[in-house]
Amino acid sequence: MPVRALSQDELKKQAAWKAVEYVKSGMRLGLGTGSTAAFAVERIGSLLKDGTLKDLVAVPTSIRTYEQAKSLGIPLATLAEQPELDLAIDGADEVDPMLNVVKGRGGALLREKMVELASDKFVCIVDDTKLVEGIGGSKDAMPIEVTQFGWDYNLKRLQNLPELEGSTAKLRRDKNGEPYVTDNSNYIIDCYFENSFIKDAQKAADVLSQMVGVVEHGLFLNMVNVVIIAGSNGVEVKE
Ligand code: ABF
Repeated sequence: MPVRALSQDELKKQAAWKAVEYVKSGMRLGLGTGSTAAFAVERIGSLLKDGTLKDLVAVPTSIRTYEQAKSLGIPLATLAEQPELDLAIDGADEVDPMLNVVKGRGGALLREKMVELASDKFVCIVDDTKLVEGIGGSKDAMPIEVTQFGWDYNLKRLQNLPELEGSTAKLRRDKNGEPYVTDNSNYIIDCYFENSFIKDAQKAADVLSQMVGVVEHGLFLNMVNVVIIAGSNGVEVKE
């Protein structure tokens, strides 16, 4: 009988369930955002419900994840209440060969970065469509969260930033054509590297971090401890 190819959602679920094997009773968790992370949150909820996992507390990285986790009965806390987390599990938009990742196409990059930096271990879960040779390689957005005030000033600065050379920067809009507003009431500028990779991701991250009005950027460099990649040949764990 021919083997049926797994759908992208099935691959996301495989990566998510593998990551949940890292969760132990008593842990303080960071819960990611996005369709892959949602499978992990769902799995954690059901392992709590059947008693396999006990005494967890979790900090969500978005309002969406807060609502999902709450509906599953996962005990929740703020980062102020739980400033030191054992483990964060989250998806990504791009993963390069050095395990540097781009995040934030789901709009939750600021809270994700805060929660993941507060975690001893960050496990990133992806299907193999997220693998790229270099940052920008998917030709999709590298998001940058900016304040509403002066967003168009910062858009122009980002369009001319030498560290983002080769990219096109655009304000993200929602389906009604209005500026997309993050959970933190900011806007997002998306940078597309249509014909190139980012030249020096560390340099770009450093420059972006120093720009006033840039709240956070989607370059998550040297932050990931484990990447779990689900593909047609199975689940691979890279540390
Ligand atoms: C979050 O969700 C993000 O940082 C990333 O933007 C997105 C990935 O979404 P999905 O898992 O739905 O592809 O992890």
